[in-house]
Amino acid sequence: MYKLYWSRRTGAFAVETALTLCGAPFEREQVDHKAGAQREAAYLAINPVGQVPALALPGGQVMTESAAMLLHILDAYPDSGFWPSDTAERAMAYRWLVFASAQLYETDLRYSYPDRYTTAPDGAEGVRQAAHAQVDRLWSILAEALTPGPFFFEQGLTLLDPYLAMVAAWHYDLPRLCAAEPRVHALLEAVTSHPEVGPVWRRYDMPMPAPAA
Ligand SMILES: N[C@@H](CCC(=O)N[C@@H](CS)C(=O)NCC(=O)O)C(=O)O
Repeated sequence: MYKLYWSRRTGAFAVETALTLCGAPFEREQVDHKAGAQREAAYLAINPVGQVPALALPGGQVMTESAAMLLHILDAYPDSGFWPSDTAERAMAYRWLVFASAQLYETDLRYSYPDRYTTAPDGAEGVRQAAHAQVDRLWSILAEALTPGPFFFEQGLTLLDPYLAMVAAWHYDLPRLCAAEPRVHALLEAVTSHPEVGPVWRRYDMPMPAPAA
């Protein structure tokens, strides 16, 4: 049995979605990250970086890094059908999953915690503004690849889609992102209305996109 250390509105959403879709048995332990529980000694012993999620494997080893957790779950459940089977399509799935994790998620962190990215006493606002500009640039790059949509691959939902929708939902101005990038809006609508993913989205209290006009 897996154990997922989770908190609402965090990357644990994508991991719980992956476990659910692949049919992996798991239990949850809540880490109240708004109250700072991720910085307490008990949790730092699980993830020394002090971030959520963390995933304890059935054998007891602990994983950090949400994208790595998705790849592990796909490895453990190779017949899930939630990843492309074609090698070239898989290459694209790896590319955009790592792009979402290393670029989009990381840029979200810069505007969510700007004071961590500067030592200048009045530097946080500049970090935040630069991160806003960067995330908009990254989304326009990703939207180009998201065609025809609404899901990334024509086969339908893969584990890439909830991950992309999750980082999109954390945009500093979600209505603006949806208006600027209609393909990202369509992806959000498809993910949040998916019969298995939508309930997890709501349980994690993830921001909802406005319905399309
Ligand atoms: N690269 C990590 C990022 C995890 C992360 O930054 N989690 C956020 C919540 S979405 C967090 O724990 N923030 C609390 C903090 O940094 O104090 C991953 O993909 O798992």
